[in-house]
Amino acid sequence: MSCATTGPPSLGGRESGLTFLEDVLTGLRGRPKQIPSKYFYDERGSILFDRICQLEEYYLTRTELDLMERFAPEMGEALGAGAMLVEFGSGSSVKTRYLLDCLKDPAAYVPVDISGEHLFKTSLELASDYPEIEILPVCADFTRPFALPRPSRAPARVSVYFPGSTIGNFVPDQAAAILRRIVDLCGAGGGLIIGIDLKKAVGDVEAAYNDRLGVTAQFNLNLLERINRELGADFDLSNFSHRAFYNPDEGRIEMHLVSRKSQSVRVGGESISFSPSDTICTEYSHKYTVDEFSTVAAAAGLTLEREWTDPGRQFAVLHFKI
Ligand code: AVJ
Repeated sequence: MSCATTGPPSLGGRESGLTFLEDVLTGLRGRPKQIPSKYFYDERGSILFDRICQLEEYYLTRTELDLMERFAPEMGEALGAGAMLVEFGSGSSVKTRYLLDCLKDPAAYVPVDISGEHLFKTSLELASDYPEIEILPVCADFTRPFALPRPSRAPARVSVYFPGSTIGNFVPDQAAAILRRIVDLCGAGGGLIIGIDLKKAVGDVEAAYNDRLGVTAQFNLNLLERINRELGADFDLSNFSHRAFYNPDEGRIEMHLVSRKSQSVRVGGESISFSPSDTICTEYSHKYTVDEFSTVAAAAGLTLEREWTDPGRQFAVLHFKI
């Protein structure tokens, strides 16, 4: 019996305030203006994201959750005994519980997330619900190298769980680089279980990012609030609006914050000017077919072993071997 969540999560490669400022300034000086989507996830952003997951229009989470509930026993089997399971972007680890219930003699569970407070709170809950699994949280940006913790028992293999279609936030080249990092992390004998949002009718995808309650709009605008609070900027939130649309050429949802008028905003001692209808791109969410995604993964050294999809083929959970 072990529980390693008595201290703060280890700071694998935590963002410093300086990196945040640099990334925001670089993104706002450029054309088109853009801000990396990982900055959505401050404490309030993580809570808003959990609310998005419960929205009627946001089919992704309930479809994937359903796949986990139905097929976790097969996934546990596929991952094999004695694994150290590393989760990329673990958030509230809701889907993971199905997998944890089905792992065979796991060496450890390592949730990796950029949102430290949220990660730590979730890890404490998991440690009390799964006293037989060693929980080793790592607060890190998984797009950068981070060190894996050493569990008290040597793992038979390292496997990665990457649910939520989070890989969709990256353009295919970046996605391939992340997958290569996963291959290096796991090494031979390891595996990857990853959730992918599939291509479907444009109206259904667009509705998922334009919910009637406006939670996605709040989630998008919260990024400006975070920049105001943490970087002392003076964005007037009422001067920006949420826009999300499907870009069919790139096969992705694009989320933007649109300037409602010509205005200038001070960020880190710099003045950033906006003309009316100027936008800040805040997120891409790529949609794939299973074949398209497998091709990207194959280039990174991953072989598709199994796929689990819902009858409507909205979402897929894929198992790759290295
Ligand atoms: C967590 C990245 C999968 O792209 O659907 C939800 C984030 N953005 N609504 C997604 C998100 C707007 C989400 N991912």
